[in-house]
Amino acid sequence: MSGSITRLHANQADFEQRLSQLLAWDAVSDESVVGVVDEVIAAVKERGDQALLDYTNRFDRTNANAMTELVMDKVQIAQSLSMISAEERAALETAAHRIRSYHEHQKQDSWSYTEADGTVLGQQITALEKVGVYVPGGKAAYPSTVLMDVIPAKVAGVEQIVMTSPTPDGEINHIVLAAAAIAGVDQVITVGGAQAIAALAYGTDTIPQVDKIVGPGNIFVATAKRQVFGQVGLDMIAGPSEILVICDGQTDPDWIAMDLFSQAEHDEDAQSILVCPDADFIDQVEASIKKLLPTLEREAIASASLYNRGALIQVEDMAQAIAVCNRIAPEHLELSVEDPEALLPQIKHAGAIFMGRYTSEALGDYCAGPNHVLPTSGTVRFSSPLGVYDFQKRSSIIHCSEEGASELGKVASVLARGESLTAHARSAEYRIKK
Ligand code: HSO
Ligand code: ZN
Repeated sequence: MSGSITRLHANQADFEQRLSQLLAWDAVSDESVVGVVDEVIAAVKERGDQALLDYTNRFDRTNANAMTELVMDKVQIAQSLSMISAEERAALETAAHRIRSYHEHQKQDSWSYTEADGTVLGQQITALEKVGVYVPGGKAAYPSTVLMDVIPAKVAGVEQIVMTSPTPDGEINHIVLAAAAIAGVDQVITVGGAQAIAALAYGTDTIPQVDKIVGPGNIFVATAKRQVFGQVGLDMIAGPSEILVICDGQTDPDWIAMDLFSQAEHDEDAQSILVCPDADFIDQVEASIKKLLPTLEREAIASASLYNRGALIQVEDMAQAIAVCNRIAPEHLELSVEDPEALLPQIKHAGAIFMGRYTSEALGDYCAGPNHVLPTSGTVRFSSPLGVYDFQKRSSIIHCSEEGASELGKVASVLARGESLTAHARSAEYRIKK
């Protein structure tokens, strides 16, 4: 594919308008998809396992006679460990170890304190009990995402983790299953699509009803997640992946080009943007892009992504680069500069920040430790990377002393009577010391 990558200058009068056009992304809301998905959800609610079996045999061209044939326990999952190379297994284990160590730091602890009247107030942290992890089939089945979704849940103390993933034509992805084994998945169900989401949300005879569903999926899966939200918790409905590279013009332009490709190769709608104050350097990166694109296995996807949604943005200085970054609120930000620490405090919105020339986003995608499940499409303005806290919840604790109940009773009584809720008032008043 030939084409060219959009070049902008942040000083252009219409810069904001052109940037908005480039960033515009419509969250999927296709009426016909909603219709199909609602039908699937209703069928799974009504006919449970039988509906799952019918859909799976039809859509994934399998020949299962019973749902038991589509369920794997821990022993069966672990068999995949012997189907992958020693090198792959070691890499998965190293990545899992790093991801676990990082997420251990996120664990929240219960706390309490005592008021002057002797009342103890606190917060108790508990883990979700059951979590469902969706893993897409085909080319988007990433073992690394299995680690990123499952390990924080394990660290949080989730008791039961069920993974669902389609196996079109019965083809098993052993690296995905090996990742599931290493991360600690309890059960794998080889069912995908909206039917898998419905089953996790409502439960069937073989699939447990879970408290939260995490993991990416195609438009049917994303739509199904939207439809069952409220019945279950969700991680997020992710849009296409994005990277913003801020470079001072001193990094090898080939490195920058390849970092941009590393997002662009995910899909045609992925977005890779370079922001740099040096026009000559931008020319060099553009030349590197032209030179290296044809060497990519996923050239077609990467070039579609770069030419439709990518951009090379020239800025006046680093202050303007930061302003552009905060406007975009990217999922991934590389600070490919000499002193990234100096810029860091000014970054207000970015899902993951890769500091310095050596820290490529790819390292974070696989094995540095932090989670690669990040808010996209600017939603990082109000949300955070997937983490242990997404699998924990908080209960408030109130333990009144006799003294405290008496004093608070007077306050509650006044407020309750003001709301005309007299049973509340009298309940509080009973405990006021005479
Ligand atoms: N960059 C992707 C994660 C990923 N990369 C998985 C490779 N495998 C989403 O942020
Ligand atoms: Zn990636």
